[in-house]
Amino acid sequence: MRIDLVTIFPRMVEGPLSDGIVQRAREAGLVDLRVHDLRDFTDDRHRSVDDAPFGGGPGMVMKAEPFFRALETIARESAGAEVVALLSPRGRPFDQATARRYSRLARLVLLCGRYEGVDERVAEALADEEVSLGDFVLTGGETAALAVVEATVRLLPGALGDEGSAETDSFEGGLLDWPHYTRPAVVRGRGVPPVLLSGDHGEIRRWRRREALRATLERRPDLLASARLAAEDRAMLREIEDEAREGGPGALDKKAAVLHK
Ligand code: JEE
Repeated sequence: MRIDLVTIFPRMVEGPLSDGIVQRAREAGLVDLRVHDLRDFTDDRHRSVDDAPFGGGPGMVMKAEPFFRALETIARESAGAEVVALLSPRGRPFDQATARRYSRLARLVLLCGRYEGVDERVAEALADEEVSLGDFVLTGGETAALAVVEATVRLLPGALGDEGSAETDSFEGGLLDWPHYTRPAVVRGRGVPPVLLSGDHGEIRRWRRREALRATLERRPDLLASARLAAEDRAMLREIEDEAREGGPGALDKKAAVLHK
């Protein structure tokens, strides 16, 4: 797969893309990742990438022409099934299904704006889609593009070693993760759920499923609607809800408990 990222701040993204799983995937030849400085596609003495908005008002808007030139160059350099995505607060929410779709492409081009955003003709004529990371305001598309690259590259076959399998990602199973613990068994007086030390793998599997259901119910109940739930899951959910009504483990805010003790 080839990924091209267009930005006025190449240094901002080069570090993160040169480390971890993404760098390993680059070294393994799984992804050919290129960062382009938008200013290289300007033609004026000042290498201008922004201008005042038509219609007036505060702030600056990224000019369209440098993006057109950048895309012309990138298109000449490679071929194949391509998506051009513009990162934008107006975009459709980026999610795991989008990452899956991107990971099956031969080419992905990510366009990053700054300031108040990018001249709309880029979205109209160059971008296949506009994507957003979520309902919070960033200062530009770069950090969002980094997240898109990470989410996409880790899904490329061979990108994850023994650090885990993308197939067992709990998001794709529709539930949040269960809590994780590692050595030592006691940290600052805090122990580990005894079942995890019991060696009873059936009980451990049931505990993990229950805690995944509990976390999802408490934090992201919206996910339960589309999660694949077995009859045993639904029974566990009813138990968790009953526990909560009786003031059980999930009912008490754990941080509040610490603060008050
Ligand atoms: C691309 C410029 C900055 C900030 C004004 C914001 C008013 C643009 N999840 C995400 N959040 N933000 C972005 C993102 C931000 C960007 C650019 C992506 C290019 N900016 C910028 C503020 C505003 N509006 C929304 O409410 C109304 C516009 C992003 C992603 N992906």
